[in-house]
Amino acid sequence: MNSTYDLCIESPGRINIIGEHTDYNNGFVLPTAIDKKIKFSFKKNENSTICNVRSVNFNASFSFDLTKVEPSKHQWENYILGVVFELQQLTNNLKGFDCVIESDIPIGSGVSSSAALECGLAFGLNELFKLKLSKQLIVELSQRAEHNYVGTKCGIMDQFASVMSKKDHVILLDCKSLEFEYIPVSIKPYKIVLLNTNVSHNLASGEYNKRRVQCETGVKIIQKEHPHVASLREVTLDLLNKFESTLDPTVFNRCKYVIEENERVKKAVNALKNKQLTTLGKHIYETHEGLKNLYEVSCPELDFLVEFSKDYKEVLGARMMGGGFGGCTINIIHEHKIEQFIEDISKAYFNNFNIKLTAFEVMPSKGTSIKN
Ligand code: GAF
Repeated sequence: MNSTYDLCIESPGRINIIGEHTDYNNGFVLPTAIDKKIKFSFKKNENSTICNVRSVNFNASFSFDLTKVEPSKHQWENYILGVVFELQQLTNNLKGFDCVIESDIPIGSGVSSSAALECGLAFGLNELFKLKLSKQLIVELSQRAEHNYVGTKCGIMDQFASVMSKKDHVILLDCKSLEFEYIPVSIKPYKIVLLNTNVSHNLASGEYNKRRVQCETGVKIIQKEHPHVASLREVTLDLLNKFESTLDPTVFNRCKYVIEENERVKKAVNALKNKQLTTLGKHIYETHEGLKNLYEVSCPELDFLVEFSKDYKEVLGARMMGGGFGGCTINIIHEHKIEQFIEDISKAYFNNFNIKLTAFEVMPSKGTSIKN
C-alpha cells in the first residue's frame, strides 16, 4: 500500500459454475470469487465533505461533494456515486475521502468488475469510517447502487460472491432466503479456465432488464390461477407446461430455461460433492444450450468457443458465463491439455472472427478483504 494512504482493500471478480439468470428469479447459483481483483487505497479527507476518486485504469479522476450526490453522465462514476448514495441512506457518518482504484479484472468480460467495484468501495468506506455495517448489508446496498445509479436490475449473485466467497470453495446460494453453503472445489486434475471473447457486452443496454421483465410477466400470468406462485422458484415444469398455450412463446421459453436451470444447479452440486466431474461438465454444456436457445443471451463468438471445446475429451464442460452477449466462457479442463487447447482455440477463434482471444486460469478465492 502507498504509505500516504490509511487503508487498502481488495475486491475480487467472480465466476459462476452454474445457475445463470436464476438469481433475480429467486433461484440457485454456484459462484465464487477469483484471483483477479480491484485494489482500493483510501484515506480520510479531514474536515471536508469533498471526495476525490481516481481510476488508474481509466486514467481518470473525479470529485464530488457528499452534500450533493447525484448521478453522473460517466457510467463508471455512477458505480461510486451509487454506493455513496446508498450508504448515505443508512448512515450520517460518511466524511470526505480520497480513493485510488486499480484493477486487473478484465472489464466487460462477464466476471463482474462492476460488483467488485461497488463492494470494494462499500467495504472500504465501512472500514474507514467505522460504520459497523454487516457483510450482508454491504452486499445488498451494492446491489441497490447498481439498480438505482447504473440502471441494471441485477440479481444478488455478483455482490454476494464478491463479498462472501471463501478460498477453494464455491457458494451454493439460495437467492430467495439468502441461505448459503460453501462447497469445496475438489476437481483435480481439472482446472477452471476462462476464455474471453473480447466482445464487450453492456448489461445496462436493456436486454438484461428485458429478460427480467419477461420472467416476471410469466409469473404474473401463472399467479392469477396459482396465488402461491411469487417467482419462478415456485413453478414446476409440469405447471409451466399447462400455460404453454396462454404464454407468449418467448416468455414461455424464458421461464422454461430458468426452471430447468434451477434443477441443473441442484444436480451439478450433487455431482461436484460426489466428484462426478463428467456429469458436472454435462450440466454445464446443457446450461449453454438453454442460454443460447431458450434465454437467447449468447452470441456467435461464445457459441463458437463452446462448440469448439466439444472436440476435446479433456474439456468436461464449457458455457457462456454471466449476463451474456459477450464476455467469457467458463471451461473445466484437464490440466495437461490446457496449453494445447488454448493454442488451438485461439487460432481457430482468430481465423473466424479476426479477434484475439484472451485465456486465463482462475482460482476460487476469498471475498473482499483488507490488504495488510
Ligand atoms: C449479471 C448480473 F449482475 C447477475 O445478477 C446475474 O443475473 C448474472 O448476470 C446472470 O446470471 O452478472
